[in-house]
Amino acid sequence: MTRVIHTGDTHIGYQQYHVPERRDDFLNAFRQVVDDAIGSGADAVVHAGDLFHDRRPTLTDVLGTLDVLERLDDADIPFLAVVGNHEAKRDAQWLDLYESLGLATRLDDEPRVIGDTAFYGLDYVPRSQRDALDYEFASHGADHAALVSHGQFQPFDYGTWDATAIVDEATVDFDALLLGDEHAPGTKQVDEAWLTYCGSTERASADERDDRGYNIVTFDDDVTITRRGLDTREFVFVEVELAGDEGLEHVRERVGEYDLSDAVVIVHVDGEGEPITPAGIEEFALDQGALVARVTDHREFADEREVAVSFADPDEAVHERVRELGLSEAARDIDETIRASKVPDSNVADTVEERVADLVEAGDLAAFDGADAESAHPETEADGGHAPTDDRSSATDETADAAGETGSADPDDQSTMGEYL
Ligand SMILES: [Mn+2]
Repeated sequence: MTRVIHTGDTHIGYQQYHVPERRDDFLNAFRQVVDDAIGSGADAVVHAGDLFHDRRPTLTDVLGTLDVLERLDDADIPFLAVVGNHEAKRDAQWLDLYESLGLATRLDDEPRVIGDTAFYGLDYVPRSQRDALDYEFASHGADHAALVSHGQFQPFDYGTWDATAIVDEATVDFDALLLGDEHAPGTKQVDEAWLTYCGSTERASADERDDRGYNIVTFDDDVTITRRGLDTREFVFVEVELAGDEGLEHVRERVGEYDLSDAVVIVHVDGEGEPITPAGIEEFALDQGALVARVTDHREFADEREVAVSFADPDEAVHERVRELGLSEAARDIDETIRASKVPDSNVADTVEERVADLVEAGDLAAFDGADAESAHPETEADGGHAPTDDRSSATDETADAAGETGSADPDDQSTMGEYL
């Protein structure tokens, strides 16, 4: 029997909401997983990628992680891991550093046997390079086998990487695929193999409402997957439906019903009622002891400017506009890097440059084709001059110096700020 803790998407180094406390939270969650592994005598900790939030963690993050891995090593528990998309560098990986210190094993196509189970690894592979994969793994003499990988796999929702093909084509019969990338936990069966996502260990976005945790996977006669929760930063979600005559005061009352101490407070306002200023609610929550407060107003005000969307929810409005633009995959990737995510502001320029360089290096010209739309704006991928220019003859009427601001290059298309949003 082999019993391992399956974790992943720890995103160490993520300074969410730009507060240092959140940065500490991500490392603390990883420390909890490791402490649980030590306390419960797990045979190994398996990490399915995105140990770090991005490819340039600070020295503090690198050292903090080192400290946690040393505790695990002191308890003689192996740390087996693969490289995720967030942290992947083009040359050596951070995981290689820990491996060279004897604190980690970077899994690959050779078996690493723990107890009676052989573990293999498959790092995150960009979509354009997956067809070339042959899923050849060296044979093993263990009773069970597991593959650790990182990506969005079918048959899970939003999957783009066919796990059935891996299970069918792999030269090793896997009892389980231990997966990372999807931050919501989930388990499915494909043929004889169990596929399971462990989920993230801290909320990397406010969409991750469920409690965070990790998997405990036991390889015996059968594969058994159970979950254990983590004690993470409190997130308080407040949904307020305003009636016609209600406004700021009512939202404050509703928010005030919760214990906000040190919490991240996420307020969604919907319904009718008076216009409100999100800052008025955010200040109130901070006064009540919240660490961070964010307010989204989903109401639409049909005012005299006839804007189609509310200024209080610019994210959704920009989303809509970006969809209409018919951007290429490369451009959408850049847009998501700059605006949506996960990548700290200070890393955006480097990340954009590296992602475009990766696509060019991979020869993935299809990624630069605009999607179907009434007015395609394929100019953004040319930022930095790394795009293959000979593939862009259809874009010659577009300005190529948009400085990364999606859709901002064509002033005729957005006469007012309201229309843009
Ligand atoms: Mn992740």
